[in-house]
Amino acid sequence: MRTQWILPFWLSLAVAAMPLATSAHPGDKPAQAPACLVVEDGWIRLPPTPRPMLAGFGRIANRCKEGQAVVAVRSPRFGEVSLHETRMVDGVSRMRELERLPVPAGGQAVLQPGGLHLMLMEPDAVLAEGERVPLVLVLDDGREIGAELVVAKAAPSP
Ligand SMILES: [Cu+2]
Repeated sequence: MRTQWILPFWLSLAVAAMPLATSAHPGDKPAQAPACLVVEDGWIRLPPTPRPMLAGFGRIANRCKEGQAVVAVRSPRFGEVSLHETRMVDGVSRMRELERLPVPAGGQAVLQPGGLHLMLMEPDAVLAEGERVPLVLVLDDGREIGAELVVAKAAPSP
């Protein structure tokens, strides 16, 4: 009797696991995102004097077949990281936080001074020029991509 119960049980498990292996389900939260989404020329602007808030830039390029959306960013070196957008409103420069940054298939999101940027708050130490800071982008389906930002006085030349 016991073997009769065990066999169908394992069969049903195998059948249930099959679709998970071939396609992403909303309930899945794999840690690895597709390598087709990458951060290029990521950098953190080194301020002339240490500050509790720094700005990060770079390009988030999407070479995937589907659109992707970044909904959160974190770094082990900062207490808090958020996506910001700078806009001119009536001649005044204003920043607002973005809850979601869509990156279309084949396209890219450009983070640069005066526009989209990462607001990096509460650094764990004073950053030095040339230092590499790890970063994690969280996508809207829970997947995460690793990136690196270099601390520099100016944007790296491509
Ligand atoms: Cu900002």
